[in-house]
Amino acid sequence: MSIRRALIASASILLTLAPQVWSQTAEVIGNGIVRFDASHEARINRRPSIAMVRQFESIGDIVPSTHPLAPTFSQNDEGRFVASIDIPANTSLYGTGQVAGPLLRNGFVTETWNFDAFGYGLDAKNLYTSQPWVLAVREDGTAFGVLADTTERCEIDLRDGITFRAVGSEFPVIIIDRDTPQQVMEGLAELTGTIAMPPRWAVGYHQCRYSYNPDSRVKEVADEFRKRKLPADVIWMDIDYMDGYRVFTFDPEQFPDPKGLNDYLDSIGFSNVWMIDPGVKAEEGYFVYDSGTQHDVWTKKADGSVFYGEVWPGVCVFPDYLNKDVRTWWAGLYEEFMAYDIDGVWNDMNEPAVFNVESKTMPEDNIHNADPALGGPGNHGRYHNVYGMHMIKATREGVMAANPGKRPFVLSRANFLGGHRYGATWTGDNSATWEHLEMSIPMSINLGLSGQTFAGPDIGGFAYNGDGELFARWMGFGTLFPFARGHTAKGNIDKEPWSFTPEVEATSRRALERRYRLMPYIYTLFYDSSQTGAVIAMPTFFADPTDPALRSEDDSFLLGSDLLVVSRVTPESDRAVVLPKPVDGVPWAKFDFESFDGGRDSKDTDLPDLYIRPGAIIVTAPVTQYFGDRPDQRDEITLLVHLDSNGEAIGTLYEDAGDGMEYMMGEYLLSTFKATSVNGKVSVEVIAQEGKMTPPERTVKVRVIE
Ligand code: NBV
Repeated sequence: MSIRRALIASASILLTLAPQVWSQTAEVIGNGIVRFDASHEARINRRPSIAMVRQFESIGDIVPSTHPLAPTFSQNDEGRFVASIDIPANTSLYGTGQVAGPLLRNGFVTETWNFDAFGYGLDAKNLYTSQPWVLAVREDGTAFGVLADTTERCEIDLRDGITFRAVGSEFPVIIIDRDTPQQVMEGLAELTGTIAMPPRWAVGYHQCRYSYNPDSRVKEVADEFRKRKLPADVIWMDIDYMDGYRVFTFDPEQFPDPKGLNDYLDSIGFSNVWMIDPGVKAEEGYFVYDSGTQHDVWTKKADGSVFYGEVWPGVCVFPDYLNKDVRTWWAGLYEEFMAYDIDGVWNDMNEPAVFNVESKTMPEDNIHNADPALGGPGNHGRYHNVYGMHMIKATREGVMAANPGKRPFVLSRANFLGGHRYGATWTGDNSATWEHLEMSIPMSINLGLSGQTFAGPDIGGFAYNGDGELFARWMGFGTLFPFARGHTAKGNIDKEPWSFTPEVEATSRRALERRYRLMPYIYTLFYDSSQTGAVIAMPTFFADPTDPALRSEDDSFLLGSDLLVVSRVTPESDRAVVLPKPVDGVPWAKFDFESFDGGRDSKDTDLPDLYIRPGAIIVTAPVTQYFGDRPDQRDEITLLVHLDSNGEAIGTLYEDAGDGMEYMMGEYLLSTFKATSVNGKVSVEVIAQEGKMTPPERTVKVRVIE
């Protein structure tokens, strides 16, 4: 045997006998943020991160074993790449994206694989969006977050510590270790970005159904809101407005004049949102198909031929949004579309959903001609979870180019970690049942704890009818989610606030009026979130992460850090809710709006109870029917003040034009109010003001809550 052959032989014996040893690397990439790779090779060959806003460089390497949370990397029998993190005893786990079931995720196994999950239940393993991310809160209230930076199908197993098992190649694990869960969420935003500041109308209430058609029905519903004095800002056009479900077309009979419709809606203060799906009807002579074919934009099969799949219009082709030129082509389609005075766009079915196939999506061996910056050409399996994310990235670019200077609003059903930068989301096709009503709180909160804070459920439930009581209860707290939209499926009974009984309508009105009174506060929360990544609808335990009793509380939630919303999520309304402890002896104080105006019924038990934090000022406004219905929105505010043990309270108010980008150039006003009690008399002053907008002359009312 030659020496060379002997060497090869012994090397291969070594290869087969030696246990798999990974020599990990760890690099600091931010404040308290460390990225771990399984080996030097894995680090060098790492795929570009799609979740993160940029490719973060190392600020310095550390010895992995010196980090208390260093993951262990291995490969399992199924060939999945595994990263496990041991967690200290009594650590509470949250996040993991869009997940059914309770807030506290310890003991659950889910998987990232965007899926058209119509009629999903508590046991759903994967839903429409994927966020391979866990927020972990230690017993003492300090927290860390774990991000598995892979777009591949990935199991998130929280039964014993934190384990990610992903298909495909080795992936890095990023750990953010900070003092509080809030700080960890800000760390996630440093990596994956924040939501963009939405137009103010999108922070109002949205009314939807599958579908309001024809156009006269849309007007009728909008008129009814105004006639009945039910505040609302937006009405939605679902797929039936299209001509044979061809995207970017209008049914000539039912929607002959979309611009006329939008202009009418605008005249009564309604903004509009129209749906666009990714499936393009494969039909010669249809301009979108012809243009796409000419530009060679369709996703290909493994053999290089165009992939066809069935969706609403019949046989369809699917744009390959992973490619920049395709995104530019797609964005271009919005120029003509938005010229019909369209305000916002809803991208549905973008997992992508495909009919009549077991997988309910396209084959995993389809090929995407992905940009080099995304990792280059690769199969659908690798890019499946980011298909929808890149669709809405392109949509957003198109909407912005068509409506320059305006803030875009895009709602997407599918998305991925970091995709909150491009659009809002909802919890998909839920059901009109008490189980789903209850679940809608933790689902929305865990989405927020995964970066997607502009979220909420279909209020009233999408599948099935439900009844008036369920609807009233859902409106009661659903209108306090960051994204507040009523919706229902085709074939169901009407589910507008007036569709049940006068009592249900009255509850809905009170619920909507609460949102509109709270608008200055909620809009300020959106601004904070767009700047820092602060979560808008937070779990109650954020009020006191050291209190173990709050860790699994999910009938209530915090809207910002100052307002606690306590809901009754069972028909009997008999469930005890744990409240945050008093702060230095001062309890959170219960209040309502209804008794403010001369004692209108405040005993509506379908509404959630509201509590204000000791030391907080919540800025509210008189009820409006929509954004812009009073000549000067800023002429009156009411400060709700709950003094702390020192007799002080603080709150902020963010104001801007409500749309446009001028706020980025300083055209806004951020005011900090401070209330002080001296000898039982409460006085309020503005202690700081930032921004170029002139402070308005206005009436400032103060309501002290005890
Ligand atoms: O476009 C129709 C519906 C829509 O209303 C719903 O919100 C989406 O989640 N869409 C799904 C397709 C059909 C669902 C049965």
